[in-house]
Amino acid sequence: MVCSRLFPEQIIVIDLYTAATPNGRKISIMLEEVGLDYAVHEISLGKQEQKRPAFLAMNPNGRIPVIVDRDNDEFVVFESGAILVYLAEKTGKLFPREEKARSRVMQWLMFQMGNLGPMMGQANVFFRYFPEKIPAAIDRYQHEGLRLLTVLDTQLAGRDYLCEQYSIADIANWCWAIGHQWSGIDISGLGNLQAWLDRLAKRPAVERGRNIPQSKSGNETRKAGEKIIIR
Ligand SMILES: N[C@@H](CCC(=O)N[C@@H](CS)C(=O)NCC(=O)O)C(=O)O
Repeated sequence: MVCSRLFPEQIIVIDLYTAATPNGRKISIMLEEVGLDYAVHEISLGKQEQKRPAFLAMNPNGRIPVIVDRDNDEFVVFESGAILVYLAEKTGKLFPREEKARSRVMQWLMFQMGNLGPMMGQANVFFRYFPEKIPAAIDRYQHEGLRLLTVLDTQLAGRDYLCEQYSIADIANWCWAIGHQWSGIDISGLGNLQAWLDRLAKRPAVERGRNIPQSKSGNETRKAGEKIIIR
């Protein structure tokens, strides 16, 4: 591994295999929030590095993000929701212990994993990337995306976060909701959602984590909490 920056006092705990996408950013934000030092391994999706045998040995589904926990027998975790839960349990942060509060966070995490992510992802595919423009497909996914963002807006009425406190459910949903423009979805009128998007964007860990990986430059070592300068 090539490290662009090394900190002598730093003990890397987590290897993060990621790319500059919503699912990847969930994990860099989480690592910045919980303060674990980590090494970033940028996977080029364009070059299909996620389909190479060494990557498939970690995640048979061939998708980022993946983490390896050096502190736990090189334990591998794939699927961003499972990674968020793993890191929350490892550090005791952003996932309440009390049974009902924990279930509520899990419900909103699953809402993102099973609904918002897949629908916004398909909206991106058909609105942005698919060579043929198929209006029915674009409409279907944009409408479903907007419906789900409206569900978030309703949940956020009168509260700062999706559940009692800031949690992994906020991180997961924010990473997809913040990309509404990229999906071609207009959220004007969803004031609670917009306020929550802005509230989270101001968190220093979110500011740092959403910009990782920083460039197409390959691998780097991150001391969680280190200021990122975007050039
Ligand atoms: N459910 C998975 C989805 C992962 C996923 O779709 N990752 C995308 C980037 S956001 C990817 O690796 N795409 C490359 C590909 O489809 O080959 C998770 O949440 O981790």
